[in-house]
Amino acid sequence: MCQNTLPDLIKAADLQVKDRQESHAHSKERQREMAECSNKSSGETPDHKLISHRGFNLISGIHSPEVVDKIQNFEIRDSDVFVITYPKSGTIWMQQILSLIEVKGDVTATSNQLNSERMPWIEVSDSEKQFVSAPSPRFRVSHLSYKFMPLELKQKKGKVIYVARNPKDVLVSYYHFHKYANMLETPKDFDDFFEKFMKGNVYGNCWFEHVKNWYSHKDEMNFLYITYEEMIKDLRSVVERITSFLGRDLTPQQLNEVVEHSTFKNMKNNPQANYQLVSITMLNHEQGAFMRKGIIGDWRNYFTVAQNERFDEAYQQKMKDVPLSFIWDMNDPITS
Ligand code: PPS
Repeated sequence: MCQNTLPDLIKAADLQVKDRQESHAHSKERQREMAECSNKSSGETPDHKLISHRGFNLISGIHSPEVVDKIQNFEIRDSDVFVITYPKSGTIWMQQILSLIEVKGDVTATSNQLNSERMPWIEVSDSEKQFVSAPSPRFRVSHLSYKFMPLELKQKKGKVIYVARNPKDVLVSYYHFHKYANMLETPKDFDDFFEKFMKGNVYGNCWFEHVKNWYSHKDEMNFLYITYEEMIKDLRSVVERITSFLGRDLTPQQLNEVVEHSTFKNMKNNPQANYQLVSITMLNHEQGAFMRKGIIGDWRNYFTVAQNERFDEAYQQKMKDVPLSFIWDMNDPITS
């Protein structure tokens, strides 16, 4: 017969409490996991500058649902090129590279127009009118998710260049951009922005979903996948890949010119390339610069140990079936 002593009973009660605490902690953890990158949170927050449209956050005053919904009916020409990025992944860099490839590296030929005018966003007002009347080849950029894209693009008309960047550096860059951009809510501090990003409660929504979704549809399109980190480590070979993907023919000297005028230093000093000319109502130039640091691994200066562990856990969970890998530090080798 088993007779429970007082210490046994106390121990059993302790274990029950511990079990309950663990199960509570587990379910809280589960809830947090579920909340991370759940699009549902977007419309319910006090962040009045984001509007949720079909599960995707748009910026009020910049985007309109009507404009975005028209995109899927755009008629696509074979020569059209769409650059797709999650915010802060190297959009402006790709705009600069493509602009220069088109003029065979002659930077004087790009000095009469901003890159953002050469390669406009498809999600901003009036884009359809401009798109229909623009001469070929038409270059456009977008942060939108795959579901909004022109249907013909998904039937292998036109070309798509997707640029991805390691999400920890994206988060840090986006944090600074929120302080700098007047159309986005200024975060209270880094922790506050970290939470928003993890929940996908930003323009572009969840980084994981954006990359996964676009990448999983790559075979439906003429698709080139590039990473920011490859561009940092070996810009010339990336430029060569893009040139051949677009079917352009540049001499080695012209390729050198494209590379030379696309370095961080040269772009930072080039007002056509760096958003310096964008009005202060949009970007508060006293609060920062668009061309901020341009490096791999700045996240180490911001993430706490706990944030890093949490991020890694989310990354492992959400990217486990995705055949992509990222470079997190400058010394990491390129693996794919
Ligand atoms: S946006 O607002 O989404 O269009 O921003 P995006 O252009 O995608 O990303 C901005 C970040 O890209 C960096 N950048 C570069 N890094 C290295 N070399 C070059 N040439 C270059 N051009 C742009 C820019 O500095 C932003 O990153 P951070 O980390 O903030 O510096």
